[in-house]
Amino acid sequence: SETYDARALQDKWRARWQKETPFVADEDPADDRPRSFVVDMFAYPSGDLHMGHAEVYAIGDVIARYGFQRGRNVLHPIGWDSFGLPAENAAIRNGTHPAEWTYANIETQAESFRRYGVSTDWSRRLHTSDPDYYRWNQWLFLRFFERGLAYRKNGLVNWCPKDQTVLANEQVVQGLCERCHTPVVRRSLNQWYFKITEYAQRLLDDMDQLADGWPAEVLTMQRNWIGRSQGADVAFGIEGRDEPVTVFTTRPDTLFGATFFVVAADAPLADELCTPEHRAAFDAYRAQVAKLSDIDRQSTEREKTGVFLGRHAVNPVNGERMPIWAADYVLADYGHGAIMAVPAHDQRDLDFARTFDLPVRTVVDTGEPEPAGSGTATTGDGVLVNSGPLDGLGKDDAIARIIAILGERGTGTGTVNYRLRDWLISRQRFWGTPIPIIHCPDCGEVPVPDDQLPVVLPDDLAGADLAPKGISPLAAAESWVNVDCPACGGPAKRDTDTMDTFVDSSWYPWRYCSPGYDAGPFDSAKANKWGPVDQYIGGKEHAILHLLYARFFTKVLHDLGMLDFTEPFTRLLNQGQVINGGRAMSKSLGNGVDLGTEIDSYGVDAVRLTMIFSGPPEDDIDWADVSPAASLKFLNRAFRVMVEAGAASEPGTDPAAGDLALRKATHQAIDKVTAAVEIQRFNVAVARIMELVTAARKAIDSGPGAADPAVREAAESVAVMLSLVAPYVAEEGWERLGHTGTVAIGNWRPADPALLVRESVTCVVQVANKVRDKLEVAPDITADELEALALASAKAQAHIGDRTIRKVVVRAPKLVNIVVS
Ligand code: ANZ
Ligand code: ZN
Repeated sequence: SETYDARALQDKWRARWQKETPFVADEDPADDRPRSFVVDMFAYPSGDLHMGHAEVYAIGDVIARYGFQRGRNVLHPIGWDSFGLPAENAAIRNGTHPAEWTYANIETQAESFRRYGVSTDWSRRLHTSDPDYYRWNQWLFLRFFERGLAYRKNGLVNWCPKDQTVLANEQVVQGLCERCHTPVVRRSLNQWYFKITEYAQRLLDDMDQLADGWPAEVLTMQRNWIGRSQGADVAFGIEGRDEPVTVFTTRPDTLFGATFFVVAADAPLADELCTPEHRAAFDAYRAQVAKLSDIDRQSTEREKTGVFLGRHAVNPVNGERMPIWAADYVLADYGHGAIMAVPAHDQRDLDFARTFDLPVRTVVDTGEPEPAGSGTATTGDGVLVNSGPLDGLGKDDAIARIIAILGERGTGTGTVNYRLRDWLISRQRFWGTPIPIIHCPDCGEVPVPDDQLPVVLPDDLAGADLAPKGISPLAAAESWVNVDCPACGGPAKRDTDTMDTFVDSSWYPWRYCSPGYDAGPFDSAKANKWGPVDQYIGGKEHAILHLLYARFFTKVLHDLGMLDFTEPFTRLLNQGQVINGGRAMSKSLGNGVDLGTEIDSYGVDAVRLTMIFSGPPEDDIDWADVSPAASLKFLNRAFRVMVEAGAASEPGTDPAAGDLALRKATHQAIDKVTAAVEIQRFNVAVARIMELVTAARKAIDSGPGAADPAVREAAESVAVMLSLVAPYVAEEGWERLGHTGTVAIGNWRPADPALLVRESVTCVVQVANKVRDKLEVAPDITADELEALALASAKAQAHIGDRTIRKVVVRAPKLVNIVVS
């Protein structure tokens, strides 16, 4: 019998989809179907599509296609995140312009996406490296600038010595550059920042909107990254200095236990406070600290180090003198870069005190051994002691009381601190969005007027011109750099840094809603019509960076009056990784699997089906454990059922006359597949479709035969449901079943409830080994459910009376024995 030719089907249906464009979103204002905005994280154009793309787009496509099948107005766009370092590094290697590599790869990937059969609205395609796109990055930058949300400051930044560019905090992973894994060093540079810290509290609060739709793990990671701490700012007088120094503490209740004071060794304050006698030791120490990463500095394993600065601070509550030390465990850029040390109740402070023989004073009695003797700080709640007006209070009351006292004296206030830092967006590389600022010796930072946007990258820099030099390659493009100041007309220079490419990806969903719009980054009416994104699909690696930035942008756009919602993505799905043999695929392990080769061997449908069937979408797929060959076999079985049913009957035959058992199997499959897709257990949906194919096969071979209307109903249902996962074979099957037009749109039919009623089994309920009741139950009832039903039986209860139930023996679905005494 006929088996299907994957390649022929791919060519045939791909051409049809391209011509008939069934997946274009409808912009007719009269279209009042429910809308569904499904966005796959856009692709980075490095080479052709790989197995990871194949997985994420297979998953996203199930969701989008389900929307199409349910008759929703679906927007499922596609785009490329096409600025960035790999293109630039390739250009340096090949002596070309980054655009060449970028756009060639985009074409290759676009071709592969089309072959992969993704239900995409191609008319909205975007590339972030197009001037038409990045023009709006510049426009948005200027709106941020006007609001004080884009600003330049001098500061210590993370610098990758290999890529020769700065990195955002979010791009430093355990002290290494997230891209090339080179240890990151600190450098002092004048750089542009986005003031994401102004949105820290809203980024936390609005997570309430995401509690149902986002993985809890991602929300936790974001919450930790933002790192909200409630506490107090307390001002300490400094001997020999007019101005006091403020510290941030989460435990102002322990103020009477502060016995010394520590300043971050690399903070300017440490340098200022150091007395001449301690200068040499301090300078040597500071040089040593400069070599450490933040991770090392905060490690609790390391021996504490530090130097005394020769000066004292004064405790505002009791006037006690506290020696001031410089140490590396205090960070320059958190809180105020200085702390009051309470060794009895903070382990880092205790370790430091023990190393340098500083006093330890317990002020919270927790009932545990004294920290001075035990070496373990007591950090829990207890009763305040040795603390004057706080004595006898518990922690929370003591915090409230001391904040009130400090407030009266003007030496402290309750406050909140965030770990989140402003987003450093300057990059000293070429292939990105030029920052639209002109530096004028007279006027300072002058925005490029909106009507002069975009500031387009020069096209005469290529190859070696782009080699990393520590300053942007754009600085060398003299005719590009030197311009007239838009304010005074005098000679001025363009800013030569480019923006972090995470700017590009922070707002692209809204551009999809009005591609080609030229009066702004997007048409707000359209963005508000489609947005927020109903379902976003992408990798866990973006749990912090991209998702946090996109959330921040959405809030700013909301504040600018451009969006009426405040969160970009209502639901988020993080797909697992495709691995091989238990390990991530990598060149060095030689365990890579080539997507093109898999598709050539098994066809697109079988590869997609394998991806979806392997497990829940969040789980990793080990390619060594799955079988695209088995997927192909199943697809052939499904195909033959559709072909045979199609040959034996006409569309439109009344299924009511068909075989009842098969009809029940069909409607149960529809019911279960629908439920599984709704909760995104797509692998379960596939398993149910497989069962239905088996049932239909049986009905053809050893039941009522292919011409039975129930066989047609089953085969048509297979085509419709399978279209979510294996679109080519589904289209072909649908055509063979006698239908014209695509199977993919609006064909999902609800299950008939009358056909869902399942057979029941009789369950015997015994009390003390005597049959007392009989219950009709579902054959797959669980033991717990059955036990509850049996205990609720009035007849059983009458025989139990006031005897005690010793044990309930459950043999689901047929027997329950209640043992009494
Ligand atoms: C006194 C104290 C007593 C503290 C105590 C803790 C326990 P989180 O929760 O992370 O915000 N701290 C403040 N600024 C710091 C800096 N720049 N570098 C390193 N540590 C710093 O932590 C806040 C606590 O970390 C603050 O509260 C301070 O130590 C320390 F029993 O102040 B605490
Ligand atoms: Zn000027």
